[in-house]
Parts: sequence; structure tokens; C-alpha cells
Amino acid sequence: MCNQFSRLQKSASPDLRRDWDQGEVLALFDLPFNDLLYQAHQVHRMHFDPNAVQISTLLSIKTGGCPEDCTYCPQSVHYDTGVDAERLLDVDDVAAAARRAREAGATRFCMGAAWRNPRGRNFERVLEMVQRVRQEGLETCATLGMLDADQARQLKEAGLDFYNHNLDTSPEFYGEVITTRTYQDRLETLEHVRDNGINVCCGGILGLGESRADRAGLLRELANLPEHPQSVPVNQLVSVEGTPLEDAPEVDALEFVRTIAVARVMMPRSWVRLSAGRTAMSDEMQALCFFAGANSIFHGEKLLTTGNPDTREDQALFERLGLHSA
Ligand code: SAM
Ligand code: DTB
Ligand code: SF4
Repeated sequence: MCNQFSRLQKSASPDLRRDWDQGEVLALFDLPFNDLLYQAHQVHRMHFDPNAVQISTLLSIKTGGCPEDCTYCPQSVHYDTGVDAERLLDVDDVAAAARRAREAGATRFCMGAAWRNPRGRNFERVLEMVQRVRQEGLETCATLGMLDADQARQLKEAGLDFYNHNLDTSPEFYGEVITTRTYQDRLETLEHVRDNGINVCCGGILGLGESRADRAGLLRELANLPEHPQSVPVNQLVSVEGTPLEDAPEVDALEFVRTIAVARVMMPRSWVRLSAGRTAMSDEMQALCFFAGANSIFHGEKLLTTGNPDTREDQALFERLGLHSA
């Protein structure tokens, strides 16, 4: 399904604009809520089954001890959050987790490592993990930090379908959030991923203390990439004690829904993932997000180090809304 959409995306299509300016994006954000949601939902229906939601499962294959200083992240060594540094998991354990995820209904398995970038024997082991997860019949996704061109090539050869690497916020606000890696570094990793034919999963995070202009700036950057990312995760900050953002004010729920809707309008054929932060969202808010164009979630009771809704709760929500797995 996804590959079909990415192939379509490569053909010239007038609704796949990549020349958004900030004023146009802000004008979408400024629409009356009903007008914005109506437009987003129409776009959504044009390209997707509106009742189908893609389900991914996430596994932290290497937790904690990360040298980067992302102020939202419990895994950074810079902050005292109680998350200990662990070693890279064994390949067999990852393959077993993938099998369980498939049995629970996931179609994609995403492996996350708290690294600045993968290196040496650890990287070799991740290549093996990708092969084994694929053999379990799942789509594969990894998020391992920065990649060079050769690493992207090797991951592709091992069978990696998606690479997650987020821009996180606008280039204007980025320096307030992370100082150890630049926006340009991130763009270069995305280029290597794209150039090697791996689907790009790239989005951001809301609730960092950013302004609406920053949220618009993030979407502008994502939609103006050389190709729209095939998958766009929109995270709501999970505030973790010990991080500089532990007391960050919550992002307004309707502003979050607006951001999903604007993402849907700007990137009509991308899968928009309602990513971290769902435990703090009501069923009603999630329902609005699905109406506004979100069509992917993480399923399973843990994200990387923080919680995710109980799987039975998600099942009940899907039943209440008449949603099914894509
Ligand atoms: N270390 C890798 C990297 O940053 O490229 C991969 C893992 S990192 C956890 C992936 C993404 O998760 C981040 O870019 C950020 O958007 C999101 N994230 C991390 N901590 C979060 C939190 N506390 N709340 C919400 N999203 C978070
Ligand atoms: C993404 O954008 N969100 C996921 C995934 N990509 C790897 C990670 C969310 C992490 C939330 C904080 C934690 O559990 O540590
Ligand atoms: Fe490290 Fe990724 Fe967390 Fe940043 S978001 S501190 S790079 S694990």
C-alpha cells in the first residue's frame, strides 16, 4: 500500500506542492476550525480509506546514555531522569518481540536506539535485526540517529523499509531545543536515506514551548523536502521529570488537531502518525485527529521509555470509532 503511494508520489501531481511559504501555512492554521477540518478530511478521503489506521510497534533496542542534548528526551546523558544506559539487545530477543508484535496486529516494527549515530559491531548487529524482523513478515523501520551514505546503503540492502529521523521543530526554534546536532545534520541524514531508496519517516514534536509560527515552520520544512516524507509522526511532548522540559505547558488540544489537519492538507499522500503523547489525550481528541487526517499510531504499552495506551483501550477506541487496521 505504502509503496504504491510512494510510487504515485513520484509522478508529477498538482496536489503535491513543495513550494509552501510561511504565510500560506499560517493562513491554513488561521482558518476557522470547521473549515480547516472539512478541507483536511476531504483531502484525506481523496487519498486514503478514512477508517483505516496503520499500526506500528516500537521497540527500544538500545536504551539511554545518549550523548545528544535534546531537551525533551529522557534518554539523554545530560539529564537525570532515572533512565539507565543499557547495551544493545540481542538479535534473537528482537526477532521474538517482532513476532509478538505481528501476532498482536502490527504491520510495521520500528527499532529505536539512543545513539548520536550507529557504529562498528553494533551497526552490524542492527543490520542482522533488520533481516530477522523482515523474515517475520513485518515492514521494518529504524531510528538510530545520524547516518552516512554508506550506512543508509547497507540498511537498504538488509531490507530496511523506513528510516525515522525527525526535524522536530522549525529551523528558527531548533537551537532552543538541541545544540549537539544541527538542522543541516538532520537534512543530510534524510538525504542519504532518500537517495538509497528507503522510505522517509520524518516529523516533529509539539509542546516544546514553540509558537504557532514554529509549528507552521516545521510543516513548511517537511512539505518542502525534495519528496514529502512517506510517513509523518506528530508527537506531543511526554514531559519527563529531570528533563529541561519537565514543566513545559501542555499544547492546546485543538491546536494539536489543527497541526494534524494542516499536515494532511500539505502532505496529502503521507501517512500522518499520531505518535507519542496519546496517553494524555482523550478518546475525543484522538477521534478528531483521525478525522483531521491522522492514519497511523504506535500500538503497545510502551513507546521507547515512556507509556502508551493500554492495548485493550486502543481496541475499544477502534471499535467505538469503527476503525480498522490498514
Ligand atoms: N536517537 C534517535 C534520534 O533522535 O534520531 C532516535 C530516537 S528519538 C527518541 C526519536 C524522536 O522521538 C525524537 O526526534 C522526538 O521527536 C521523539 N521524542 C523523544 N522524546 C520524546 C518525548 N519525551 N515526548 C515526545 N516525543 C519524544
Ligand atoms: C517518533 O517520532 N516518535 C517515536 C519514534 N519516532 C521513535 C518515539 C517517541 C518517544 C517518546 C519518549 C520515550 O518513550 O522515550
Ligand atoms: Fe538521543 Fe534521540 Fe533522545 Fe536526542 S531524541 S537525546 S538523539 S535518543
